[in-house]
Amino acid sequence: MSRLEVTEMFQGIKYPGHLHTQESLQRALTLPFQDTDILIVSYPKSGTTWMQQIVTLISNKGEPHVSQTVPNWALAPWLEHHYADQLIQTLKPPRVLTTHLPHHMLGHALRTSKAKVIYVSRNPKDTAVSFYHFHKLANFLPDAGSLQEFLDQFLEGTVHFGSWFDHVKGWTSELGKTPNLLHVTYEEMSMDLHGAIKKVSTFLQRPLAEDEVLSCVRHCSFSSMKENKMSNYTLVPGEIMDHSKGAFMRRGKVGDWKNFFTQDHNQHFDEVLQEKMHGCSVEFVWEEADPKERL
Ligand code: PPS
Repeated sequence: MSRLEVTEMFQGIKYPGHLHTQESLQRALTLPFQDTDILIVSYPKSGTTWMQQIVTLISNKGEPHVSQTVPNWALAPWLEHHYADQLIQTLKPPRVLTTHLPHHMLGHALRTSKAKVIYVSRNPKDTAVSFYHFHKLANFLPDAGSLQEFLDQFLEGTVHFGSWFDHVKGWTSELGKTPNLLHVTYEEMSMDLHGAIKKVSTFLQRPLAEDEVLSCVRHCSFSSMKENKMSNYTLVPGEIMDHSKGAFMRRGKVGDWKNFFTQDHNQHFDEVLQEKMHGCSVEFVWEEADPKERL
């Protein structure tokens, strides 16, 4: 059987066997962090690639050469991917790493390290819509079925990578308890990219001059990342991602869920959200603000 068809079940969560093995997942839990590490953490489709690009550009003071010549998965490899082991050994400090693992798997290792963690979240309706479309092109994910079927699994937390609710609650529960954790939302990057870049550069203690910030903004806009082969995933062969079925850089919008959800979907989603996120202080932005209101 091809690894594309394999699902690895690890601590009760499904992971695509194309990218993960039991050994690679286990190894990620024991990877020794270095105090200079920068770890980007997200539930899939929350803005991971965007943050990888932002951190790379900040590290290079807005100069785009590296982000235009090295693929994002090599610049900031996922700890848990099986191909990452050797790659991570070759990274020079400060290493930029990525993970989709939930907090309960990594929290312990991070607590004893000074590694800087950037948690990226996105409102769950847009995350679900983006994930649904990604299933159509990613041959390492199962057939998503109808949007209704996919949303049911997303809300139950039985999709690959597990429950969005547990992921967000787990990681954000650490906010305020550790100075090494920064939370950045997809929506704030979308509505104020300049401000989000400055926030990340301050957190990373890599201050930028204004022209450097502007260069970062230019090179991590949706249009520029959609054109960039190093960030748009078109380098991935067609048997792994079927590019005729959609683009990784799909819409890049806040509030796209409104184009797909029926009233019934929305009502049910809101009910589950309210029940599962009870007591969680994270607030969500569901649509792009009117530019006039932002002034
Ligand atoms: S993955 O597979 O988990 O790494 O995916 P991830 O990178 O987290 O999320 C992919 C979605 O992020 C959008 N994206 C962007 N939006 C706006 N601006 C920029 N620069 C940008 N870069 C990536 C990408 O288009 C996916 O969202 P959708 O809604 O599907 O377009």
